[in-house]
Amino acid sequence: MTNKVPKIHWKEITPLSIYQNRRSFLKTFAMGAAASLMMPLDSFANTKEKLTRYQDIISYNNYYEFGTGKEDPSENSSKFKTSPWSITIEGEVAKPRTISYEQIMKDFPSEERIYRLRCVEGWSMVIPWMGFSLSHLLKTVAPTSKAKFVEFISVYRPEEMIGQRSKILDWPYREGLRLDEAMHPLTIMATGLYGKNLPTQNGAPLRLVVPWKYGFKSSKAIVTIKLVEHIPITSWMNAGPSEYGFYSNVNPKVDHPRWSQATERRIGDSFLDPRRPTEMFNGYAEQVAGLYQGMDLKKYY
Ligand SMILES: Nc1nc2c(c(=O)[nH]1)N[C@H]1C(S)=C(S)[C@@H](COP(=O)(O)O)O[C@H]1N2
Ligand SMILES: [Mo]
Repeated sequence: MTNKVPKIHWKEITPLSIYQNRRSFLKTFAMGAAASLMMPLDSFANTKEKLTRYQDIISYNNYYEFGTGKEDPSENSSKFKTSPWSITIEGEVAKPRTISYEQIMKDFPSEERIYRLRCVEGWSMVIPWMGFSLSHLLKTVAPTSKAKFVEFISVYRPEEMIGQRSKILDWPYREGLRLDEAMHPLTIMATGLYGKNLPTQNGAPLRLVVPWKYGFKSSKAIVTIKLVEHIPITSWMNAGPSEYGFYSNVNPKVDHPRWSQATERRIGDSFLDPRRPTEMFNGYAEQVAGLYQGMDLKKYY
């Protein structure tokens, strides 16, 4: 498969520090220094929406390693061992490394990021994640000039993950991003939610969150990150290439072949509540549309 990579390099994207400084300056300017000190450092978009209840976030999950039902992950993941844990980062990098969970937590302080998660199935939640920009971690391995894509590989442990004993997907779960998407400050390695450590059903101990893409791009229980030259084939592309593309940007104008993507149901709403319109790039167009300039988003779905 060939793929057109827009000529934007990740170095051209506003670094997080500048982004944060600009935002905290704006906040300070708008409401005074005292008030701004009490805000989370950086909460990005969608903070005005009502947060989804904790109970819903931890009991309505997609995590096929623990079964395909929405309540399966909360029921089947309690014995999953999240410690010890480490992530290996390898491939097109000058300094490959294996880094423990404890070292990650020490070197990359988490902050709150309130993001909307929009599943390809047509539902959404507003989740107060804890996490840090993945770019901070990726910079420590010094990607080479050949690194164009990043592959994320989740853990393979059929003895602990009941879903992996059947061929629901081709295990281990694999996802991928273009390098500039992975380096974007909105892309986080999530370490928690609602100020607590991640529950197993939400991808403990470390999972990705890419808020402008459909939920399945946000891989749970990551053990390997591989920087590669060519576009990786993801588990979902293997499962149905015409239904799940590599990009999978939230886009109300590009329907899934079997259903519309124009609207979504917010988890926690009553079934009498109307569905809500889905926003381009899940509401993050201002921050990420530039990554796709000149690309036909119907072709690169
Ligand atoms: N390893 C792994 N990661 C995964 C999945 C999965 O089945 N396995 N499901 C994805 C899908 S389809 C969605 S919508 C989100 C759901 O995340 P949440 O349960 O924290 O809301 O996780 C994504 N990450
Ligand atoms: Mo999903």
